[in-house]
Amino acid sequence: MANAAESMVEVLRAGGVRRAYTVPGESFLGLLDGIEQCDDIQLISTRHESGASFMGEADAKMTGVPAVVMATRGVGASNLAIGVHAAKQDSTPMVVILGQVESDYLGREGFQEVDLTAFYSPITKLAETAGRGDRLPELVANALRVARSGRPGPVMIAVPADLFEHEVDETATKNAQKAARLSIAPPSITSDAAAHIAVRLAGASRPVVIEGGGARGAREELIALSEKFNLGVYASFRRQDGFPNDHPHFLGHLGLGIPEPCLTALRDADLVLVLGARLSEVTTQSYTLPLPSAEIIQIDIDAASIGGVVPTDIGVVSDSALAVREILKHAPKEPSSRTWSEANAIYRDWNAVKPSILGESEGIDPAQVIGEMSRVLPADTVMANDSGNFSAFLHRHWMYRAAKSQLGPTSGSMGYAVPAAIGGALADPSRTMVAVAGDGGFLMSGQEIETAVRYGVSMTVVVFSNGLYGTIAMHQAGFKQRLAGVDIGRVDLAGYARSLGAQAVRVEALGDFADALTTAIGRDGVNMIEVRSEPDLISPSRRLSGMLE
Ligand SMILES: Cc1ncc(C[n+]2csc(CCOP(=O)(O)OP(=O)(O)O)c2C)c(N)n1
Repeated sequence: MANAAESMVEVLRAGGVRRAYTVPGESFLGLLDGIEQCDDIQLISTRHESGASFMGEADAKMTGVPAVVMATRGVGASNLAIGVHAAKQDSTPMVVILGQVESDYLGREGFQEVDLTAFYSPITKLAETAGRGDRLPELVANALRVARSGRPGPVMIAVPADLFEHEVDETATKNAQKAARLSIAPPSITSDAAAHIAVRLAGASRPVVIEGGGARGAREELIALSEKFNLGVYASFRRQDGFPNDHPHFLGHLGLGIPEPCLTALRDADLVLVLGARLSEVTTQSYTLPLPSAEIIQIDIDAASIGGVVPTDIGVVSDSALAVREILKHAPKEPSSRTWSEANAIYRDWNAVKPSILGESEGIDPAQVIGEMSRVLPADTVMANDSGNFSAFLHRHWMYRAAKSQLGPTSGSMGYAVPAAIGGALADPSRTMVAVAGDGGFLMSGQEIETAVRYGVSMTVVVFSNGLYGTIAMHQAGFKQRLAGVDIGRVDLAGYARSLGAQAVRVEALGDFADALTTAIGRDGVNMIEVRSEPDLISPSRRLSGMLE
């Protein structure tokens, strides 16, 4: 006989879970102890629950194995929620285990009690409060199955604290372990549907693909498809690593602030193949693209994602890689003679770093910094980005050349970059890991540098410090030509990072950045570079002062 907590750990282990992220709490002591005693699962204790959920989310993005994140009752669950929401929007598999008040006190607004099922329902695929300790292993197995299946996402189990200590018989644990190992063959396209799509692709005159996170596992297949059928390829929002950006068929990123010329090929397309992309508000440029006049073919693992946003002509429920492989069997002998050179040149021109418009007495232009990063960093560097206007420079000027090289939340949450880089580095220590944040976002979760140092993580953090919530300043300047609540006091961010155990420098002249970065990536441990960037350069193309006039 094991207790329920020990049995849950065995089930998580059987499901391939190797790390569990948390801030400990008194309502799941048995589970914390069980994980700590398990040689195969590392317990990662963070400084804030948002750090735990962001780390877990990024870890799962790198590995494909559900992240386990844990927190205590209403207080921990509230802090944790931001990263669970990110997992929901990013379709990242995650198992959330929340300690709840004891069964006897449930429903009395006990200490720190909140109805966790109600709280987490909108941000998870499934949220439930356990009623019996002996069924906890089964609930964990089910959570792993649901998190991984169809469109992946987070599943939450709230566990009244006393249930962790209930006895579970061996058979229940064994059955749940077997269930946790279940690998469900993904749905695949039929050969007829593949042949039909191949005919449509071959017959179109300007066919383009929008790839999304669901096509992450189909990268090589997508390259072959774009070459054999001569298709242009757009990346959906923050899915820039789904297709090599230096490929001549790459047409750009459907992100925020994309200029009209970069969208022309999408507007002109007579056929759009949407591959594993959920066509979010940002990707569709506020639900305006792709144009319904184009033939729309959508391939997605989840039927619910098909046809919901844009009227779709052909919908196929399939794993992206399996579908593309099948379509490739019907590829034309010769690709068509159409060319993407003009559209690709527009993207390349937009991507290129031009001489800065800033004067010598001004601060640093983030575009130039990204240019230096492109010179110094290996092409397969993993970029974990926060949200803020600095990221517009990154998304525009960095070329994502390698698979799984972008950790960017489509939920647009600040505070993501540092913890995501930690989760990514724990999942794959062989990659060069760089977190990129603004000072606003860095001050939300930068304390996780302490976590990284404690667990021996190597990574580099680049912070664009402009003393502003720049994005919001830009919106306000456009809205009422005045600002409200956007100042960030001058903080010694490098000093702060040093106090947390990082090696850190401040860069105040562009000429010093490349050396600082070269040193940083050549060194173990956490390295931080504070870049004093020019607050007036509020976006790659606009000055705040000009907008306020
Ligand atoms: C958690 C969270 N809170 C608030 C916002 C709204 N928001 C978007 S960008 C931004 C400012 C970001 O400031 P900073 O990190 O300094 O980057 P900058 O825009 O100055 O480059 C804010 C407050 C958000 N996206 N996420």
